[in-house]
Amino acid sequence: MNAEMNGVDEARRSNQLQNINSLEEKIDYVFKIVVIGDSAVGKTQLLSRFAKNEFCFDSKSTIGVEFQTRTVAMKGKVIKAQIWDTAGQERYRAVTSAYYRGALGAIIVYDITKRPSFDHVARWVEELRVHADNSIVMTLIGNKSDLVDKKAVPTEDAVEFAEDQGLLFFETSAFSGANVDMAFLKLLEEIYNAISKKSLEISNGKLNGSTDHSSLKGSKIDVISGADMEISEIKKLSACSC
Ligand SMILES: Nc1nc2c(ncn2[C@@H]2O[C@H](COP(=O)(O)OP(=O)(O)O)[C@@H](O)[C@H]2O)c(=O)[nH]1
Ligand SMILES: [Mg+2]
Repeated sequence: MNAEMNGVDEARRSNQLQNINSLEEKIDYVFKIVVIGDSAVGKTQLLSRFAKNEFCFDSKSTIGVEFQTRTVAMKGKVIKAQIWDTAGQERYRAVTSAYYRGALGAIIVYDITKRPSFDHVARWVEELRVHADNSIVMTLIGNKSDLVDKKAVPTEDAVEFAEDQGLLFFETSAFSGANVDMAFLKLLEEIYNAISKKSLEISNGKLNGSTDHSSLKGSKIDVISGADMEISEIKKLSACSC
């Protein structure tokens, strides 16, 4: 009986692996996204939540892991999000310019219970303006929304800052998972829209070296419906590594 069940499990697993491989083979785009913000705001946990649907309470400072990925199907294309973690460099404000190179999207994270982490967001945006491509799409995330009682940064303050700077904005909880997919997927969609627009302009001969990057900010984006989205089976199958 057990052997039979194992056989069924094996078959299902091998089926899933085939699905992974076929999705992985069809990748149309790889989008590099960098995550920055003060130490301990939950950057690594946000990444794990999005990439592996995991949260580890006893997470030590990030050592060694450079990036995590998740492959999604969106608007008929297969997009691999390659999301980079700072590996703790932010503690010494020593994030190198190589970290930002080639990034199409950036997520700046603060902790809703720590006012200073929000006050420092302007510095992180400035860092992006100096080191990253100026068409980079930025998202501001106020993390740890589950700690409502300890909230020290009013949502309105963050909304005002995000509107002023042309950033997408979400409050999330890596712990509960609230809004995490929404934040990452909106960023991916905004990058996709910006890229499609750019290649359309190129094919129409409109791009003459003076790209209007402001057009990439604040444009209307569609909410991705669950049906349009598929999670890479690789990530679904992976066991918790903590
Ligand atoms: N309550 C709560 N704790 C969180 C959340 N995200 C991260 N943490 C905790 O905050 C601490 C720092 O998280 P980590 O991801 O290592 O932060 P990083 O230094 O920005 O990468 C850890 O103790 C996490 O367990 C969250 O959404 N809610
Ligand atoms: Mg970390």
